[in-house]
Amino acid sequence: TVIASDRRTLVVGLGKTGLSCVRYLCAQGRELAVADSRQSPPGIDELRAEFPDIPLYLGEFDASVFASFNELIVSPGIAVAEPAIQAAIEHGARIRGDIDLFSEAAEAPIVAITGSNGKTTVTTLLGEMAKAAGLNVAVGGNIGTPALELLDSGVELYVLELSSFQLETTEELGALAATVLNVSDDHMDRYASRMDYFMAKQRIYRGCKNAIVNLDDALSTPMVHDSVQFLCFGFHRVNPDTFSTRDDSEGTWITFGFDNLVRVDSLRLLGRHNISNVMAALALGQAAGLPMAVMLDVARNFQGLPHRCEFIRELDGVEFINDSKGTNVGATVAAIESLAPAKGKIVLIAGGDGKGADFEPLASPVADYCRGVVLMGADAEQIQLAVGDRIAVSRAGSLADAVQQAKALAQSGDRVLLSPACASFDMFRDYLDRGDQFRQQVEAL
Ligand code: UMA
Ligand code: ADP
Repeated sequence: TVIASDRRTLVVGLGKTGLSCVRYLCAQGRELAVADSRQSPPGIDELRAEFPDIPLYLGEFDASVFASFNELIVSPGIAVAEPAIQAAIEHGARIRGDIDLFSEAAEAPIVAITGSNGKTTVTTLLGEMAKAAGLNVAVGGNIGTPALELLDSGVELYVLELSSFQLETTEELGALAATVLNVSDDHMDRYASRMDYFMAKQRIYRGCKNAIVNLDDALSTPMVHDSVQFLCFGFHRVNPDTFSTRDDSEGTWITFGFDNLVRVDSLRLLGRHNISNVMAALALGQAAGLPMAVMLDVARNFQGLPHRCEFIRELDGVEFINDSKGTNVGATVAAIESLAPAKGKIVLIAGGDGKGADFEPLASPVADYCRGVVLMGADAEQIQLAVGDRIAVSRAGSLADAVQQAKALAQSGDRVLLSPACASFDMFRDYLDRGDQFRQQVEAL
């Protein structure tokens, strides 16, 4: 099918994002076609019902079809390195993504959050802070609702969680405030190198007014400094314009400059990494003009999200913690280091689809804080090689088996932690399914 227009647009991917792009572009009267490599992509019924006339290419991508379009709107689930997309680029096509379309249309300021870990926690927390401050805030992006579906003239602030996949195709976001929370390996099955992954994340800072920088992670610093304001966060610093921590006789405080803001032990969130997340949310909120007192109130009451270092139950002096959303090595290292009990040890349940990651960074926290490790899933062997023979390692054929083994290994005062350092798709529908099954198995003990 040849579309008669000098701006021939192909929407690539027909999941949530593809469908949101089709709706948005059609509302603007743009002619387009859709391609998806799957035979029955998730958005197909809605597309056929709402837009029966849109040409649809299903099945393996055809380079000659792609090369006949001069603009491709590529969904996050598809790598730009895909040969058909590369063929279109060679023919002069412009590659864009839904976030670019969104930022062109959005009238209210945007706060944007990326990072290897903590995105959903910070995005949710900041959204709640903005709501408590009385703003009409719209929260979306990688967290669930595609950005284009948030567009509304009544919105006063957009808070977006962005993945490296979404940022790959984002030319200029122009956020009021943007942050790369941290960078550790993830999605190495999709990137040629760590540098490519890092560079994708860095695109979040393009055109931003305020860059929120994690002083504890050098990769968080923007590479472009022109006319950007900086607000920073990091543990135990004394710099001005920095959210930090300080110890005194009353305990540990989160601070801004010389001011004590909130005592860490008055927060309901578990773990040191969550203190970092709170500091990041405060910095983003400050850049967006939210009142500090309101933000601190929300921070104190924020319980965190399920499947992220979530307490399930205690049995025979052993606590069971669900960190199913720990889907990469950095997340699991943070969970182990944050949750290691003062007296006991951690029994770690890990494994799954490692997405090509290097598991080596697990070795030392596992040796320092774990009593044993129970491994399951496709990349169990890889993890076993990395954590080595310094610790008791066993294999489990199912999650139920892993929970039984972990229970048998744990002593009073220990914590059993499910934090897989891997994606779940080899054994479960998704991380939610994995976390729910863990909860069921633990409750049945
Ligand atoms: N796919 C194909 N062929 C295609 C198009 C997609 O096989 O032609 C596959 C992809 O490889 C992927 C799946 O379909 O496995 C979904 O891809 P998609 O681009 O259609 O995804 P959407 O339904 O549009 O959802 C996307 C995000 N998904 C991905 O980045 C894979 C959602 O994040 C996001 O919530 C949604 O847009 C709204 O913005 C999910 C995710 O897993 C939760 N994100 C990754 C993560 O958090 O680690 C990055
Ligand atoms: P994301 O949306 O980036 O996946 P989440 O907020 O859903 O992040 O948290 C996912 C997991 O990452 C948590 O279960 C926890 O183990 C870990 N985590 C959360 N925040 C941080 C952080 N700031 N640094 C390191 N790990 C973190």
